[in-house]
Amino acid sequence: MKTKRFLCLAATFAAFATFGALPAAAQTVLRSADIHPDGYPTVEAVKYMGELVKQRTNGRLDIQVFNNAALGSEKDTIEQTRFGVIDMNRVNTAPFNNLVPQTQVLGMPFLFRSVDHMHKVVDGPIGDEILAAFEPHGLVGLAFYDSGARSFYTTKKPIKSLADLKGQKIRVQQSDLWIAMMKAFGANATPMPFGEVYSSLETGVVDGAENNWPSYESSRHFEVAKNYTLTEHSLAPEALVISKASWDKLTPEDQKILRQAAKESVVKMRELWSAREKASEEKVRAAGVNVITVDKQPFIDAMKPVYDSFVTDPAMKDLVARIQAVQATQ
Ligand code: BDP
Repeated sequence: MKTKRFLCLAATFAAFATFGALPAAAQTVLRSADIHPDGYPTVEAVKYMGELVKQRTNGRLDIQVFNNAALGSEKDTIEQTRFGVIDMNRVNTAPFNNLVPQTQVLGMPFLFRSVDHMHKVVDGPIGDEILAAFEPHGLVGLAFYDSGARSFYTTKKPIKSLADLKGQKIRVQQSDLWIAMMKAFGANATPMPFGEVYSSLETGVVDGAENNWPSYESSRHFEVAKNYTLTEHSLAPEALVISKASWDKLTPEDQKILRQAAKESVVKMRELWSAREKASEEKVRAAGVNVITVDKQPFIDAMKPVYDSFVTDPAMKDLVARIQAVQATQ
């Protein structure tokens, strides 16, 4: 099995590797994966980053975004990025949770008091510390992008209170933390890749899922799961990473240019994100989605077991405490 998998990776690598095979002065194209469609803020932000990089290296370095899951599901592309088969990847922090435990803290339910609080954390030393934590796993963390607040949506029974989640089969991202969260909410967690969610909702494999406004809209999940409950239980951001193998092939000068462009793409992404959040919300409301507001306190209280089992070692406790202590204006 292992050999087969390695051969498969090696074959893909051979097919993909223009990198390093060309003379030094030639153009290097970094291939970047994303599951989202054209126009989605994550996709556009990485394209923008590519323009900056191309300009600043006189065309020596460029980024090509393979979006719409053209390179596979997030879990698979993470593996391939670690092996250097794919150069860059934009993935939510959740699928990184098991590999890079420090990323878990960013998805902890109701930890961030506001988007501003989350920005202050990821823009500061804690953000840098978590980005650095990718490195022992074959990845270099470049940036965190916004992903808004995630809320539940269901096909049949609307969630009007915590009790309504009991026994519902809810799709989650492939992360132990997220599975534990669903259990603590009383739901049956069904982990699966994003690309399988629409048909699973449609055929009743799951009763619901959870996501932000733009993903709920762009995936058209709102067509099949028409009840959207504003639990806003997590602000887990997106992560942009580059394969350590690809990174090590770059000159220090190009690494600097890439890091700087990634930082600048965050600013661009935040503008695109707030516009898209509004547009997506308007679109699904206009389509007749039943938007439900709830008293969040019972949902917050239900998360105690998640904190009890995931915030146990001193490093994680310290990280949570430091995040809570970060001041924000909102
Ligand atoms: C979206 C994220 C994407 C995740 C997806 C999911 O942008 O990276 O794959 O949620 O729920 O919001 O799988």
